[in-house]
Amino acid sequence: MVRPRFVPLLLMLLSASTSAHADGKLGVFDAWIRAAPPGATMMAGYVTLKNSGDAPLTVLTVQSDAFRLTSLHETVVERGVSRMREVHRLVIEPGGETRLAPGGKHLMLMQPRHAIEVGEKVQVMFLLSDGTRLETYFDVVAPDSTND
Ligand SMILES: [Cu+2]
Repeated sequence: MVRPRFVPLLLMLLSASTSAHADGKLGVFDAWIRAAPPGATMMAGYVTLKNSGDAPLTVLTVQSDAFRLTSLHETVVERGVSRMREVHRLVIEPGGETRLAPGGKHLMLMQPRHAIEVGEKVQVMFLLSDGTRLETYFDVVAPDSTND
């Protein structure tokens, strides 16, 4: 007779933990990091972000256990000179997608805490403006691969 009393509480806990995950509206696809020579202090990550919800999603920044410094960057050409600048927010419209790709927006990953090897999966956390933290894993890919 005791057991049924626990069921409603358990269901409440389960539904609460599910909704805390941004309702799964941010989809992360083709997440990869370009491998760099040993000792490199900067690496770039690329990914496609899709919003399957009905409201805009805003990514504020990224974090990774594998790097001391992480940010969102974009490469821009000003007066013929290619340079990088920080992106302070990435907005993904409902039903839309944002591609971070070589030559454009990217994850700037600096000061690795350990050697980042080809084939490794690197943890990256996306921080959204609604407080969501989405944990993902990026594949480390050799620079001469077809991904470029
Ligand atoms: Cu950069």
